[in-house]
Amino acid sequence: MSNPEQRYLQVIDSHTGGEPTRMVIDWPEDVTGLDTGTMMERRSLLAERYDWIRSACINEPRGHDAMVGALLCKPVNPDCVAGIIFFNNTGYLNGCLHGTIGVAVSLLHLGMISEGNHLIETPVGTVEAQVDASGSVTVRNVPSYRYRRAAQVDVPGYGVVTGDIAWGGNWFFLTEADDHDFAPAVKYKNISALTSYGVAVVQALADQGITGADGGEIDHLEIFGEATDEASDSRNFVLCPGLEYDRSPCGTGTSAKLACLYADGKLKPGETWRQASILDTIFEGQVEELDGEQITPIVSGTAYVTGEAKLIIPSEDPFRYGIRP
Ligand code: PYC
Repeated sequence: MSNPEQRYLQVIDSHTGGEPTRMVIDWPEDVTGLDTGTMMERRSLLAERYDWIRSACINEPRGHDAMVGALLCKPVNPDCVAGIIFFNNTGYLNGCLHGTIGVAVSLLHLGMISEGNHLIETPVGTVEAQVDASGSVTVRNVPSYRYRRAAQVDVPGYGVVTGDIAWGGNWFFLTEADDHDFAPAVKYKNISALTSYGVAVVQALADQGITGADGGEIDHLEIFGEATDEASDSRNFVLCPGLEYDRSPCGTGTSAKLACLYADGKLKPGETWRQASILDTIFEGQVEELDGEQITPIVSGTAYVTGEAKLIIPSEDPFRYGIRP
């Protein structure tokens, strides 16, 4: 029997270096306004009025904590092929490059774009994706920069931790594993030790009022360890705002790292940085110079489409909008 209050969401799933993206391409007719206003205004509207879309498709039982959502809307700028609002298990993201790579490959899969260069709008700016049929995508990200070098935070149970604060489309605290006995955790992929440590660092940053520019919340943490083989220059562990770790090397995080390497004179235009994730999937990055310490990060990775689905959301399902803590 059909239920008039049953709702549907049409989604395309992909993964980029192991990190999932769920692109929402269709939603009920009573959800309105997501195709007008700036991308930031649309993100606010989604959060304030239609947060059930995020929680239904990302949280269990229809989704899972590691998944990132990407709502596809009409771009404000007609030169762009799409507008995208990213979200996760707990809220809304600024930018997301593994997600952009997943979106680009999903749009190609749907026949909505062809191979080549395409502009995609996000709440924090326009990025350019160069897509090829193999699933490889190179993204020119928003301008990125290091905001503070060697900031210190006192982390209960761990001591003083030093790291750079940088913008790569999200705010990151970037710290070296070697500086505080964490090298073995990165080397042996000790996810639970890395997660406990990461949560403590992010909490300490918030408690001690350490932020990005203009009070921007530092909601992503990157811990860098040595590369474990010749294929990369470094391996990272990235803790995301929903307290899940990024299975990919994190594109906005790689952008933040490129900005720090550039600011330290360790990476020049034309040189390539190969960032491995904790799963050893790799993003390659280069910098283009802008004013001062600002750069345009160019980040490449590969995504695969994993599914096309119509999520069914019956009104009588107690978990229709996800299991929420
Ligand atoms: O790839 O930028 C990224 C990202 C952000 C959060 C998860 N992945």
